Formats: sequence, structure tokens, C-alpha cells
Amino acid sequence: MAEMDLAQGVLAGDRLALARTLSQVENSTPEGRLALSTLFPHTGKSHLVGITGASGTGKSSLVNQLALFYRKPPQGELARRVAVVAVDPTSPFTGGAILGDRIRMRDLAGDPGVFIRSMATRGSLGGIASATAAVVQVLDAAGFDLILIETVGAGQSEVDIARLAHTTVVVEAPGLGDDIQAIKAGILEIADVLVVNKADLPGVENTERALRGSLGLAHPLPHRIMHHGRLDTVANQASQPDLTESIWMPPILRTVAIDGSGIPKLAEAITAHREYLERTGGWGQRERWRLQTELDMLLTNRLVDDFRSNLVAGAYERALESVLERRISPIQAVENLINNSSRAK
Ligand SMILES: Nc1nc2c(ncn2[C@@H]2O[C@H](COP(=O)(O)OP(=O)(O)O)[C@@H](O)[C@H]2O)c(=O)[nH]1
Ligand SMILES: [Mg+2]
Repeated sequence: MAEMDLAQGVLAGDRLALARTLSQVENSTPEGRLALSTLFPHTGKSHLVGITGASGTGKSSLVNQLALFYRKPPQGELARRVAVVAVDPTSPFTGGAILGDRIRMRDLAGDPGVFIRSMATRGSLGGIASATAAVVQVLDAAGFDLILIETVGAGQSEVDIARLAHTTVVVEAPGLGDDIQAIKAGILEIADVLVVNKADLPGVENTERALRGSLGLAHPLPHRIMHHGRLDTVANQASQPDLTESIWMPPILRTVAIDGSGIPKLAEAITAHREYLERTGGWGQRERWRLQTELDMLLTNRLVDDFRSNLVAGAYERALESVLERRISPIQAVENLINNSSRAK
């Protein structure tokens, strides 16, 4: 298939073309980049929902339940087309987690309104974040109403991936002792919806209390406004005296992903957050913030790659040695590398 056909196939709803395009895009081949350029004008319609949290909290189970819910909504509501992107950089040797995810997803197998993609975890962390962004764009162009992006909340790269979303759901579970870890990772600061999954297990109240406490710290109002780049909201306050209308307080919800309890409420909160963004102009601001994050990410990767490829062989290693031996400072090392590489050209 030529690139043009690949992209046209995606737009026409051809699943084989979609799968092939995703592979090309994920591997950042020239065909993939071309397809992306054709598809990008067709993006911007999907609701991108990040689902993040520590390993084992039940994210895959929740995503599975959410997808089932969107496919078979309550009477009177339209079924939505759902794509799932699973990213798990903590399991570089595939198998385990991803296979497990695939097995749990089997409830959804054969449904043309669902598409599931596990990201290959090879490559740098920055690479995973930008590959995920590209994969999400293809799925957006393919017309999925919702794209659920599952990531393990373990570090900066996962926060970067979560930043690709309009709505971020942070998942906790009792008994993992990771409440503090979540705060450290800055995960709570990006949470739009908080979920205490495994609400069937003892200790739910403790987890909920810990979350409520840390949420107060992570979201003092002025900080939250700044954090999401919604400085405009501050300026708007005079004309919008009802502060509760313009500020979203992340709800804390309980779920049991193994039996589906709490899923309708979670889906409701996700919709409510989208409506809130649309009502307040936050959607446009989120889009700007999202795409800016992506541009910065691509620019950084590109510049670093170009820079490295222009360096004299061994120059980086030698600079590192000099820093290790305390002969030069890291800042001097960078200065030297930049001067040498521009001379090498
Ligand atoms: N008791 C209980 N177990 C759950 C629940 N949700 C998920 N699990 C189990 O927790 C384990 C990890 O779930 P998984 O969805 O793979 O978590 P992930 O690593 O966050 O994606 C699996 O054995 C699930 O069956 C729940 O609500 N209650
Ligand atoms: Mg998982």
C-alpha cells in the first residue's frame, strides 16, 4: 500500500490500513510520517482520556470496563467508538503485562467499534511519549470518539504521556502504600478524576483519606489555575463571579473493576469533565497546551538527535569523563560539546 492509500484507508475505516499505519507511525518510518501529515488535518475530534497510576492498581481492568460501557451504554444513549492505547514502559520485555492486557480485552474482541493497541516499549522514554502522541493522532483521524490511553504513573515520561490527554484519570488502590509516591511523581497535580479502584478490598477509606489530603496540597486553587495554563481564568473571574463554575475540583470515585461497580459514575465524570472544558473554554486551552507539549517534545528530541549525530565520535563520552573527574563542570562540558559540534560541521 502506498502512503496515500494507507492514510485514505484509515479515513475510510479500513482496520488493516489502520493497523499498518500505526506500525509505520510507531516506528517513525518515512511512510508513517507522510501518513501522519495527511491525517493530521482530520484530528482534533476525539476525547483523549489518560488513565494513569501505579502498576497493579487495575488500570487495564478499568479501561476494559469503560470500553464495554461505552459500547453498551444505558438505554437512550448512543454507543461510542473507543480506541485503547496501552503504554507500559515498566515491562520492557513485553510478554507479561501486555499479554495479560490482551487477554482481559478479549470481551471486546470482534467489535468493530473498538480498537486496541499496545505500544512497543523499545526506545527512549521521550521516544515512547512522542510515538504515543503520533499513534493517538492516527486513531483520532480514524474517527474514534474516545481514546483511552493507559500509562503506568511512575515518572516524568508518564506525566508527559498523561499531558497528551484532555482528561486525566489517576487510579489508586488500597494496600499498595503508594499514596506518597503518587504525590512525589506529581501525578495528582495532573489529575482531573481520581479513582480508588479495588473498593471491594479493606483499606479503601484510608486510601480515600490520603488522596483527599494530598489533593488539597496538590490543588490549592491559584496553583491549579496556573498549572493548567489557564491564566485566562483568573482574568475572567470578574466577569464570571461564580468561581465554582470556572474551577474543576477533581472528584474522588470508588470502583470495582472486576465486577464493574462504579463504572457508570466514572464514565459520567469523564463526560462531565469534557463538558466542563467545553463550557469554560478550557477545551481550546487544553488543546493549545497539549499540542505545545508535543511540539516541545518533538523539537527537543529532534535537536538532541541532530546534535548527537554531528558530534565527533567519543566526544560525548570524553566530556562525561571530564565531568566525572571534576575537571570541568557540566555547564562547561555542554559549552565545549556545542562549540566542537558547530566546528565539526
Ligand atoms: N479485588 C480486586 N481486584 C482487582 C480489581 N481491579 C483489578 N483487579 C485485579 O488486580 C490485578 C491488576 O489489574 P490490572 O488491570 O492488570 O492493573 P494495571 O497494572 O493497573 O493495569 C489483576 O489481577 C486484576 O484482576 C478490583 O476492583 N478488585
Ligand atoms: Mg495494565
